[in-house]
Amino acid sequence: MRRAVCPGSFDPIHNGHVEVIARAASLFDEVIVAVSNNPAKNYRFDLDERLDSVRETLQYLRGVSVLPMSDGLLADFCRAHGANLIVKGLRSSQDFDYELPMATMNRQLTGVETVFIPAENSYTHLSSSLLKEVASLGGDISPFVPKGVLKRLKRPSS
Ligand code: COD
Repeated sequence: MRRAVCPGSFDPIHNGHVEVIARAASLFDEVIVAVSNNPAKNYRFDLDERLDSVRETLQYLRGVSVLPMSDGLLADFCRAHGANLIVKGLRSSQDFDYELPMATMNRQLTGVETVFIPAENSYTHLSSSLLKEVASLGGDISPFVPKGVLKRLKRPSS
């Protein structure tokens, strides 16, 4: 059984995330999407909103579940959920340089391997922070995010 974890803040989830998660779902038996919640981070959407929109967006994918990941090590989350793989999307060599030490550390901590999936060309420029900025300045981000996210972003933030 190959159970993989796709971790992220998903603040909010966008089409680059969805594409990588869908490809992971086609490669592995089960995929757990781990929605992280780090108290030191200032999220636009709280954990419940992020869980709702990730679940709503990914409901069409078989073998994919969505769980909260509270503050703690990703390697421990993987062990606790019986996952032996972490999946990360790579947009650029900068992503690779950032991810490589974490992949090595996670393997040394618990033996969990990291698999990198190259981002789809048309989504390599997407990040949650850039999309939030463009949306807040009135730009049209509808080609890049699920419909539910677009609705949530149009609501005033609390
Ligand atoms: N196309 C494809 N994939 C993408 C794109 C894109 N356009 N954008 C992002 N991704 C992928 C990347 O793999 C990214 O890691 C993932 O989606 C999630 O993206 P974000 O922006 O939602 O998530 P981050 O970067 O805020 O999430 C960080 C983690 C939760 C993965 C990280 O903080 C973590 O591992 N935390 C656990 C603490 C820990 O164990 N620390 C020690 C590490 S050794």
